[in-house]
Amino acid sequence: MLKLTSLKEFISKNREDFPFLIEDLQNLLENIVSASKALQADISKAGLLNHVLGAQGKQNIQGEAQQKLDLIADNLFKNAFEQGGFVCGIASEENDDFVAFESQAAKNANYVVLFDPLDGSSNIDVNVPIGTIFSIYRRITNVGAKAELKDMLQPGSKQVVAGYVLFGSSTLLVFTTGNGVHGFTLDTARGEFYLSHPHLKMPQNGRLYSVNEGNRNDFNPQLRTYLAYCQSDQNQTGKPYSGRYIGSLVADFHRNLLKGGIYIYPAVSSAPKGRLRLLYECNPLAFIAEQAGGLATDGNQQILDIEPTELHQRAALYIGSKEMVEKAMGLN
Ligand code: AFP
Repeated sequence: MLKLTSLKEFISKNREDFPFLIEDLQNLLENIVSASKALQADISKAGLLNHVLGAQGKQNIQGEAQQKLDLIADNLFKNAFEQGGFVCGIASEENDDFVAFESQAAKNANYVVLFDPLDGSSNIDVNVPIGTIFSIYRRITNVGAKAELKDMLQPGSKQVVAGYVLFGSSTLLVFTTGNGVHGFTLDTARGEFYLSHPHLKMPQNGRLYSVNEGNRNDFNPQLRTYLAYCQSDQNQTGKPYSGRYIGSLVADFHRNLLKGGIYIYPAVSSAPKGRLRLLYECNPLAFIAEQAGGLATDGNQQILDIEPTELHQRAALYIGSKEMVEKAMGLN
């Protein structure tokens, strides 16, 4: 049988690739792995368990209906980070405000984590792939104190780890520490993630575009021109690209990462600043895209350069294969 490399083995073999203490990375990823495994078990039984499937009956601060699994996922990750002792605070889509952990171990910890516990959760009932997206920063405030808002409001260029767990036909952990992108698949029987996608590189060009075309009447002229190009035989393939839109950012992004493509969520009248959240959706995926040779912009500037001013700040997002994003920006 093929010798598989577990996540732990991979990290210790490549310790020089990590810009911080190897033990810290191992522990942070261990927290993510344990929450992901528990979440995967819940997701796989969603249709069978009343307390798991369906809406919670409440809205988050952004006015979106929370699913029961959103809150289950949020608690699993929050608890894993709090108990892990390496994180001083977190922010997530499901919490109005950031959470500064109270224990002395947490106050002595060096990192904050921002995450979308379950992206695409409005798709749970129809069995479409969904995922957790996370972003890890070193704190700005002094070790020994409680985490503050400024620890959370850092530009994406300061991320030390970013990744996602995609719950699809298999469960995949993809992450970067700034030295390339690697993917690990969960072997559910052994309860371990093994290296399955080493050194992921996003094709420089592609023929998949992902956008909610229901919003077409709201698109700006430049985007309309780009979509016309995608749908014409004037592009580099000589035939129209294929439209692919799942409505789970993490799943749409992952497909485009592997096959080449562009994902676009522009500002529209229902979401004048864009729909996606800068800190825990756009930034982590932008870091991964750039590390894989792709590009991410909000239409004006690189996503990773945006200075955040709010926890749940929205941004427009054009992300994917470098040449496609440049073309959409009118740069080539
Ligand atoms: P949910 O997590 O609330 O399902 O939102 C998912 C999401 O933010 C992103 O994953 C999708 O790409 C986008 O919304 C889909 O939104 P539209 O339905 O507006 O296209």
